[in-house]
Amino acid sequence: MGFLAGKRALITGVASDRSIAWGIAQAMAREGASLAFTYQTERLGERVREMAAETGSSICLPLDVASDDEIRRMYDALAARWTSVDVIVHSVAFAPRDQLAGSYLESVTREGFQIAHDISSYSFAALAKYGRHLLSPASALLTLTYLGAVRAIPNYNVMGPAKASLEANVRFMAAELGAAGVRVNGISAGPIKTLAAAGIGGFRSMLQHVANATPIRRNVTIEDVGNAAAFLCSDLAAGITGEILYVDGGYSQVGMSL
Ligand code: NAD
Ligand code: 0WE
Repeated sequence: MGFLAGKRALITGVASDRSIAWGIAQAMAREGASLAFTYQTERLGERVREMAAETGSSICLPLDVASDDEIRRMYDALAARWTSVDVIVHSVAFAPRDQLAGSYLESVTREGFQIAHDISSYSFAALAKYGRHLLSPASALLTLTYLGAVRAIPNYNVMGPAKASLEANVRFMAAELGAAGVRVNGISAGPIKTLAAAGIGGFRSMLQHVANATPIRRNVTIEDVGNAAAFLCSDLAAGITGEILYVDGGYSQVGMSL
């Protein structure tokens, strides 16, 4: 029997079969969880519905996290299928494209800062705020973050402050929800070529550099992240909350690597 048998998990952020959320969904399904998915746009809906079916799921709901109304409606629709939820995976980030290139101070704008923080950080708190009435007494929330939260990484720019805010959200949410049996954690993943990385200048050479500088001498995969996510959201991790777990092959732990 899988270590997530009997758990119901809501998965946001699947956009393609390269999405980190898809690696997480596959690992959770393998460990026995029942899944529900959300998709951002109707264009993505059909693909996500097909992928959901591969995991045995028929629950696919539209959700743009920019709207509190849509979040409420998504939970209303979910509550019509499920009486409670054990796992919520937040795998969503966005900053306007022009924010992610060149000089931080030249590219950052008030609007770009606001959008990055709204979609990439506030949305995690909002998912908990409007979904907490459905959470079971042994449940887990999980988000995806990146090293740019704690180091100034070229071109990541305003996403750095947004991920730092997201990581603070993990701690505040863990502090508040712990008494209700709800754990809240983040996974800080190493770079992976997903849609969110497509078209980011120099991403391929960054992947090369990172693989060479990483103790395990390769980049991490969505399977690596999926397995860690399944563990963190299972009762095997009952003692872990408020944590950021680095799934980066050790990259963040070394220096002067040749
Ligand atoms: P992805 O493009 O596959 O997933 C990003 C998802 O965000 C998409 O499904 C997209 O639909 C969704 N999204 C964006 N704006 C949204 C909105 N307003 N409402 C609802 N959904 C919205 O890319 P990914 O790399 O799998 O990204 C998932 C998470 O992993 C993000 O939080 C990202 O910051 C994080 N992360 C990625 C990497 C990497 O190198 N790929 C590394 C560390 C962390
Ligand atoms: O969090 C991310 C990327 C998030 C992201 C991606 C996009 C591309 C499309 C946010 N907003 C947008 N907006 C778009 O229009 N990562 C961790 C992946 C990533 O992005 C980088 C990285 C890494 C790693 C950007 C610069 C440097 C490194």
